[in-house]
Amino acid sequence: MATFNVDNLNALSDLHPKPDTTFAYGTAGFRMKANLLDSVIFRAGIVATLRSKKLDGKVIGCMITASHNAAPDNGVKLVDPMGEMLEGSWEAHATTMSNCETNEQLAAYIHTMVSTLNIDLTKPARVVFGRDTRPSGDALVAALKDGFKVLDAESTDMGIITTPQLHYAVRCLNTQGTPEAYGEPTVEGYYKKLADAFKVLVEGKPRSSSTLILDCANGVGAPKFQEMLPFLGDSLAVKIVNDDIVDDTKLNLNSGADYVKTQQRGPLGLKMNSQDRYASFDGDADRLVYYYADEDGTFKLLDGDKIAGLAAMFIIELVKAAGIDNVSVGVVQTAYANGASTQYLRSNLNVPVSCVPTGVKHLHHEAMKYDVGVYFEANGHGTVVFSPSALKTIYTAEESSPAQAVAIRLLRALSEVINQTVGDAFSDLLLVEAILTQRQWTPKIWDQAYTDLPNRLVKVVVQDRSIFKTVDAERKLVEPVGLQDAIDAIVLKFRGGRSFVRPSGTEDVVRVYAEAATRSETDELAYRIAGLVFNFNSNGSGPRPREFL
Ligand code: 16G
Ligand code: MG
Repeated sequence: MATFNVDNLNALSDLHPKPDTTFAYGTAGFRMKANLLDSVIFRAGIVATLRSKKLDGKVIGCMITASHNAAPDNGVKLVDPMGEMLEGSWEAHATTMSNCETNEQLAAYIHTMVSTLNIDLTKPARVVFGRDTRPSGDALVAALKDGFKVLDAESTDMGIITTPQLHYAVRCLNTQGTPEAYGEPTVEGYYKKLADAFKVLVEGKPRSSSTLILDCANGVGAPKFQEMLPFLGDSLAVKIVNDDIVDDTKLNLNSGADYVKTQQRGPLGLKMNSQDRYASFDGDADRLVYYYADEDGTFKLLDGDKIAGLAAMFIIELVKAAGIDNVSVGVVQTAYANGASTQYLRSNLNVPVSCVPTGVKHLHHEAMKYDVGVYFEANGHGTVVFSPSALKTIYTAEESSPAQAVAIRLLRALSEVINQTVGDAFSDLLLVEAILTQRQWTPKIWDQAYTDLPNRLVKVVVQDRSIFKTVDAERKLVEPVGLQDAIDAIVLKFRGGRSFVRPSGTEDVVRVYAEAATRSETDELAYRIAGLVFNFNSNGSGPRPREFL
């Protein structure tokens, strides 16, 4: 077995000592206060190197971001060769490595991985990395680069980019020169691919007379979307707001997709009028929500569920019009999907709908079971994945009428405008704009597909969220024993009531979701279930749930 230079490891590791904290590679990688992350990111660099060597030198991605969190936080996640999330078993290796207390333990764990996973250390390692706009990014990049030095990885720095741009680049680098070539592995290549496809999708259609006001959460989406505008030319008019990336206290503050979705209101200070349409990105531009103001000024949200419905509707109709009905279309949601959206997909669109646990990797995986899999979380993270056979059918279909020719051309462009590696706010925005332009729809017409059931999300702070265990795509609790029966008994009393309880994967809280026929019944249901959870956990440590409503 080839070995590695332990002195080199020790010298580098001494520069990045582990603080007295326990780390875990969670739903979206490691994420916490940036000042605790130095050793974690150094070691993530080692894990990425080992992963690349294990996969015969395939390029692995490292993204330094904390998405919709405030600027003092940061994080890192690793990206597998086709642009997907790191494989689950390696998350566990990343966790173990991040928790090694001494240099000796670290060296021993690297040896363990090398021998148990049969990693050939003489193989090359290639990694590509990027970061968002957080000030802590620079120092964390330095730690990451030291990690690459341990086992000699060859690295490419993409600078400040969005998370989905990194996922895109990873896939491009690994497919270059193959039949699955995904595009030019540069941000310019990304802009060009998306913009060219978008222009095909809107060709010959009048542009909307209203403006798209785009809230970038004062994050990386602002400079990057600005950079894409010249590629779009006059095919899309956008006014960017919340684009201050200099004052880091503004990042994700009272703005952005997470704020708009959870508060069910527009960004603070944004005056909305009923003529325009609005969209928000999150801090690393992998989530998108739309919204508008009704004539009477009422705020109306078009969240991930609405985007999934719009995309599924459009794709199903194109597949039919293209005469390739053998291509199956399916939608993947989580338990957070509004009940009305699931009903619309099943009953109006007649499309199969699967429900999976929260977290992009679960949705992505399930979506790959369909020829064309549309997946979205209600929070606005999602995309569409096309199977190789669906792409082949779309690219080899022969038209027997002008209408079929149009449908085939649009489907091909759709498969190009969509970032198939991961949910991408830029790409999803172009998808939505293309469909609205094709149909000449306002957001209000789009919204008429179905009416959301009122819903409420409440956090309950508990001492130990690990005692909450779920099954059935997080819709049922099996532990603590008896709690689910108590929940069911309450839900039964509410018209159209639905509620579930799950431990968060990113925060030290338990989340309670409720929906019912009316706003007041929904709030009452959410409050009663949250109260139940709080009381059940006799160590309940946070404020009484009533205060969250
Ligand atoms: C992470 C997930 C997101 C999920 C959220 C749920 C990824 C890349 N991101 O941000 O998909 O909706 O966690 O958070 O998987 P929670 O477990 O705290 O509710
Ligand atoms: Mg994000």
